[in-house]
Amino acid sequence: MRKLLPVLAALGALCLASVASALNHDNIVSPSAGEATFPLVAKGKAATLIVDADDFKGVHHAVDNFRADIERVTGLAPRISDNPLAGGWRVVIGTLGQSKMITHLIESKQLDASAIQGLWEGYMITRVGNDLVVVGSDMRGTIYGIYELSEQIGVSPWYWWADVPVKTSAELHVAATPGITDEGPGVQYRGIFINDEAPALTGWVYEKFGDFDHTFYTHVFELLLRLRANYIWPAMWQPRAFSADDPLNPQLAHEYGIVVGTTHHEPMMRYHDEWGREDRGPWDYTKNEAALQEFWRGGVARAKPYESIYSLGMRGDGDHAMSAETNTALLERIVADQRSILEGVLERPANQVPQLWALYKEVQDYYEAGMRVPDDVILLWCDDNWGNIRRLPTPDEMGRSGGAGVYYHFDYVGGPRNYKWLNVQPISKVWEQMHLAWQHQANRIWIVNVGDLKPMEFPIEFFLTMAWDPAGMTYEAMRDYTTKWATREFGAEHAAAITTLVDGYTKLNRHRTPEMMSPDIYSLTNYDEAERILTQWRDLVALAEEVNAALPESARAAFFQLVLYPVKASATVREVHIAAAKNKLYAEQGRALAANAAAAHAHAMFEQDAALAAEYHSLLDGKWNHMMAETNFGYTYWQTPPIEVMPAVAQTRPQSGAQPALAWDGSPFATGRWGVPPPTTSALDIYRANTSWVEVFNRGDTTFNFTVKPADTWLQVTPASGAVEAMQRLTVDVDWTQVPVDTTTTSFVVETDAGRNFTVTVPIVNPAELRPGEFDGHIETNGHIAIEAPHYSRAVGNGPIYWQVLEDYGRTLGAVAAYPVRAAHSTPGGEGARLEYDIFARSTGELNLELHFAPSLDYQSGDGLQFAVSIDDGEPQLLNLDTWKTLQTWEKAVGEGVTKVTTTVTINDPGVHTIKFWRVTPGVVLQRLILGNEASFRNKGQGVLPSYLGPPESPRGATE
Ligand code: REL
Repeated sequence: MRKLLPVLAALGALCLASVASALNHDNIVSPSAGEATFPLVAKGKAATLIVDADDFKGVHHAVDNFRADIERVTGLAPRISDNPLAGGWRVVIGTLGQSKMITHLIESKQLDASAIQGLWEGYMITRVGNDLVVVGSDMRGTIYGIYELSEQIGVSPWYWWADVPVKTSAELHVAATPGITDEGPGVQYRGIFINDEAPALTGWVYEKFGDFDHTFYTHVFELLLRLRANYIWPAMWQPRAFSADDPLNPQLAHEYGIVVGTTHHEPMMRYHDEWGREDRGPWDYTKNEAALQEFWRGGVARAKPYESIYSLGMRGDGDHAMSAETNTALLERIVADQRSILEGVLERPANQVPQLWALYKEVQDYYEAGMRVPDDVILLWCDDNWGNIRRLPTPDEMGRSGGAGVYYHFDYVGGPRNYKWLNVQPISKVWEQMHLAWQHQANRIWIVNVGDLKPMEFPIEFFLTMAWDPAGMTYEAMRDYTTKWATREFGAEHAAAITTLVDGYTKLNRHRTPEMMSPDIYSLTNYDEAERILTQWRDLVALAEEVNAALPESARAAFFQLVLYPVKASATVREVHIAAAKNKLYAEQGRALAANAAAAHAHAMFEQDAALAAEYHSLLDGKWNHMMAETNFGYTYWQTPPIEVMPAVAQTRPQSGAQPALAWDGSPFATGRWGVPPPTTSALDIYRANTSWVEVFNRGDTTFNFTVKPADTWLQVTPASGAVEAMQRLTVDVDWTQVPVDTTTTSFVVETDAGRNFTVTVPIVNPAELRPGEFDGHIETNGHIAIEAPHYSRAVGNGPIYWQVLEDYGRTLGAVAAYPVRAAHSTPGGEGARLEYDIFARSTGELNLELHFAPSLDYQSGDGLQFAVSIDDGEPQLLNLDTWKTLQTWEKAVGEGVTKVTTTVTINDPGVHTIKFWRVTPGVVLQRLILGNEASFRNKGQGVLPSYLGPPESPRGATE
């Protein structure tokens, strides 16, 4: 296995208009002839596909599909022949050592395939005389070469699985001098785990295929090969057992070129369900060794003819830890016994059999406690089921001959809560974690749990693309990836919008999964948080509808599956929960009609959720029936509820007559209740020129009129008058050119014609001491300073260490992390690598500094992911992310998509200071910094108010 930079197509080829945009290589296929192009289809004729009868069956399957692909694109089906003497334009397809024609071309010195000779899954597409040659270093190399061409002629790997329209073209011309040389993947085994497959996938499979048999799996194998994958853990929820249920399953997997494995808790190619199919006694090696060995021997014998990776070790019965008495000596004995079974049945030394030991959950603890397996076994490190890798090889472990891999998740059944419906994994996060894996040489296996497979199309392809060429998937390549993918699937015209949509909805889904939503997540009263979240979702929905309307009808089914449905369904969940939250707040405040309207909206959106799933299921005459059958509402603990339960809403009864009242920004209170403080909105500051609001509402059933009387002419409240049936929001703004310097407050009166008026105070921040433009850093307003990590004043590297902004990463603007990730630990202080944030503080004394990070884990099992902070030239405080301190801290972190670390710092004088954030260990991904104490009566409500994401970013620099 070797991965070098792909040889680019000749310059001439790059200038050609391409048919489709492929993800791995530059395009060499065009709809019209160019200089020295090969006419794959031209003038109503297709070149003949020549493949040796003795080549691998998998190659023949791929050639058949390629033929069908050419027909899909051009309407012409090429002839397939094994006659080396066939005349005319020919595509010669073959595997080194397996195809006589390829051997002949090499021996006659017409073809030089030395660049891929002996490589794992390498291939070349090149021109030899009148022939276009597709040659693979091994069976899968040839297959990947064929599917490279399929993608380039305009057939997406998702043409069937997501109905991506084929790009039709009358002619196809290939610029194959020099063509493409791909020296194979960076990760040896790349695959998916179909898991948690009920009710969605199971319902669909039962309806369409009868069972999880080879008629279903051959679709999966073809997809995997088109995505350059080679490995699968098949569905194994009871009562499924891939090899036992249909002998053609493993046979065809092998024939197609797919390596089969069993999951982390299913040793020796035996499926969990199989054990219980007969009375074999307890799943306990101390009590039932002989039966277990027999069971495993059967698994190995069955898998003997096929390419497999054997899982070793043992967990409890099913996906559970073994008993408390489990000891590493016993587990080491189990592994030794398993290896002698392998040797006995397979008749070869164990070190020549691909095996893995998955260090999943408690098994990693055994490893850390000293348990070891032989050196040739692949160590499969795992994430925490939420996309944070728990452990990667240390420099010492990198020398193991078996190497290491990673088992990752896009779907999970377990705590703190299942996520098995929509895609909740932005690729920026996948990239950041898998880049660590790659850098730490975990490159033998990358396998990802994809749940029902749909609707994970996009992250699956990203994961597998990165696995093919992890070195090529630089940060910049990852940032371009969504656009490249969208261009291939839907054309360049909509690619930018689709990038916004796909990156946007996954980012918002990550900071709170749909399953973990509840009405109390986002603050309705502080920072306008719920409203801002709703706006983001509504903007995405509007954009998705716009793109949908602009797309041709032929692309709509694919767009619905890949973009429109996930965007709308994700948004709908938030609509329901936020409407329910409003209903509760409004009912408490007495906003009678508004509360009922919010309840009606929650009901309507709950119905919309079902209607969207029904629309998915009715697409293309029901092609994807059942696929969105997950339960979307009603979670109370980790497990999926049996039925969908809408969050509770209250029904209210208004008083009679007109009953005006008022609520305001930053407060859960409303006028007219005992002990409520006088209305005071959040402050308006000249630096940001922000706005605030009040809401005039009716506790009664009769409409009233209002008029606003501002105390100052520069205060603008809009609308300034109107009628209120249920409620009306008024936006509060000022004309900063007119506000006298050093003004600290203004006010307005809302007069009603129903006998009640309200005076509202508006705090103003417009001090002479600091004018806009005089200071470049973040400025304290409302008693706190909130900073988005990418908005540093200075990023100071040191030696090889540099800071990389990870745009859009995490919950708000983005993140910053230090690279390279293999650089040694740093000592904070002095000239050490650091981020500096200049601030203008008004609060002094001991203040909280809350830092938000990606909930990453200490993947080197050292002293934790560490960093340090200091103020000005103060001594750096060494701190630790400690995401995994307790089960509760971890559950909170992954549930909220953030690890928060709070410390205290001292600001002695008001004015300019610098917060310094020091690199200590790699792997720390900083997202936000919030300086300020909690708002309370003591600090007159100044400070940090409760919210999910924290206050929006504080003003920075000038707005004038
Ligand atoms: O996500 C996982 O790795 C596990 O939850 C599953 O592998 C698990 O074993 C489950 O499907 C059934 O046993």
